[in-house]
Amino acid sequence: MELLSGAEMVVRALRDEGVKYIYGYPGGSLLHVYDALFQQEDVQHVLVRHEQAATHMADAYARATGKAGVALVTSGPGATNAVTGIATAFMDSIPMVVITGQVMSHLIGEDAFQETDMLGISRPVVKHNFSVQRPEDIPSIVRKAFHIAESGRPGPVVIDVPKDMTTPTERYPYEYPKQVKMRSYTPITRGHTGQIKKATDLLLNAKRPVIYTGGGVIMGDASTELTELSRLLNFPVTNTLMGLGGFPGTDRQFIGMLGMHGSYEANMAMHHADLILAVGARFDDRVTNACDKFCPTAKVVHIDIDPASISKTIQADIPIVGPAKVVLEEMIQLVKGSKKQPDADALHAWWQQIDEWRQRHGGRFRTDDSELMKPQQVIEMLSKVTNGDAFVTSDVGQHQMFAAQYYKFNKPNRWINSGGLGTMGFGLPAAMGVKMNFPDDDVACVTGEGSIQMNIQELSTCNQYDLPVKILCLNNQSLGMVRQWQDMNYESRHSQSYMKSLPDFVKLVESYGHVGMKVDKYSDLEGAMREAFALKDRLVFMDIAVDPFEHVYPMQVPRGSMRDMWLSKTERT
Ligand SMILES: Cc1ncc(C[n+]2csc(CCOP(=O)(O)OP(=O)(O)O)c2C)c(N)n1
Repeated sequence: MELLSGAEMVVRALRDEGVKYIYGYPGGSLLHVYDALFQQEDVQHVLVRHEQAATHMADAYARATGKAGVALVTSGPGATNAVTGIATAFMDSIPMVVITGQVMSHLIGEDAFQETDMLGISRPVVKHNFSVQRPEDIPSIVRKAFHIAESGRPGPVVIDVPKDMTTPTERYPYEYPKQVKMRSYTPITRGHTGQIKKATDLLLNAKRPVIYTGGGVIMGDASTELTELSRLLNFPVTNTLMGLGGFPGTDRQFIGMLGMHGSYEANMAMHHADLILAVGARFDDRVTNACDKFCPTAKVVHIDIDPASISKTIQADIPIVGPAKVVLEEMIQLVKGSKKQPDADALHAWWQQIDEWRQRHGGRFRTDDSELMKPQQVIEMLSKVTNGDAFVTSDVGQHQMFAAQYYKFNKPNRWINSGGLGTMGFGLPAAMGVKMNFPDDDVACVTGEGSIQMNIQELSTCNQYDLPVKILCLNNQSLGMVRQWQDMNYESRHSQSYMKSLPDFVKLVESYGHVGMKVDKYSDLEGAMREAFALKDRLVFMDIAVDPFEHVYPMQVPRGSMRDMWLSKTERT
């Protein structure tokens, strides 16, 4: 058997796991590992400018491919800088393996230089964490980490590696395990057939059904099955922010996103439904609004891989624990084999009602009261120029909601944003992680002038690694989403939500070696955007001036039901 040092094992195990890129930043505790990286070519390291960006790059790779991304950060500040990225992945159930350096074992607990208790700090935001105690355990720990991260409900796993576990002169036999056995961890592989049958009966008897799906359909690779079942039944489909692309956004059966900034028709349909089929969605507070007023007439079927998600906030009438893909496949077979068919008359009436809602308030925004461009117009243009086919990452704020509402995602894994944690600073590194792995695809980062400045240093990484992403900065000169809440709830007292002294973004990006464009007229937008996407090999930053007074609507009324919404600054349901 080959003899390797702990440092070499870390790198070799990643190679044997099929990892091509890792994202990281070196430091004292990892110098042996970085030396081992230097001496091989299979695993390529991407040097970011801040560890948070390394985790977001790894996370976005995972969101686009379903496979765990890998970040490597040093002990102490390197590890703490990575915590936001780990929490971001945790909240959205994204598979990721983060290797953190640690001080020598005998110094742990002594407040050694750059010591931080990463196991303790990360515990609430990881699916699992490991501390390496013996170098010879490294291969099996790495294999277990990937297995845990990618199976069941995915999530981030931290491996904390004390420096003395990687000493170059100490060598041990290396063999990468093909499989791992963990008695205490056996993710479920299929749903309960009896429950699935009961649920299918309910579906076939429903008169006002809605299929409500989340990120579990995307990460569970269940989009094809969801689409087939929805079409067989002719039921309306709504997606959460995390679930967009799980069902084709341009399909007639798609009624838009639901929840806080969901479409009028999606929220109305949910409220009036008699049956909700929830798939890989967790009924979070941004969806349900007040739980006691949530969908008063609906029975709830809830499919989720994580039993802890079921009946956590909304009681499920029929819980089904299992992988969305396998459970939906079983439902499809049951529907196909059933003598009973969906109630066509009831569905016809239900669709008439939904279409009426859709016509009354569907996807509209006013363009006549301002000289300034509306942010919605920019996203519609992006959808047009990229044929709805791009990877779109976003930061957090109004621009994120506009992107979710107005970009028509027809494929899963293309909409990449921080839904659960709502991490400003996610968008640019996420776009980089996608572009690195999908060099031939269009990758657009929709951002605001607040968010982009949280990780703007990564423009330098983009230059070093030739990552020609397109950045669309919807510049409203303010922390727009904060300002919107202040308008609505604090009589427009704009406390600390104006962004003064903004940089000249065009000059800034040029100094990083990229192309900058300023657009302030709608009539220039299409030409500029087409030019930006035609520059295949260049990063283009579009600084787009948009109406600073625009709000995101609909917006649910606090503590109301799904149907209680503001539809404009003056109109309420
Ligand atoms: C790291 C972080 N800090 C603070 C917030 C709170 N927050 C949510 S949206 C928002 C404003 C974002 O402003 P900008 O990026 O300019 O986008 P806009 O809303 O104007 O489109 C803030 C401060 C957050 N989500 N993340």
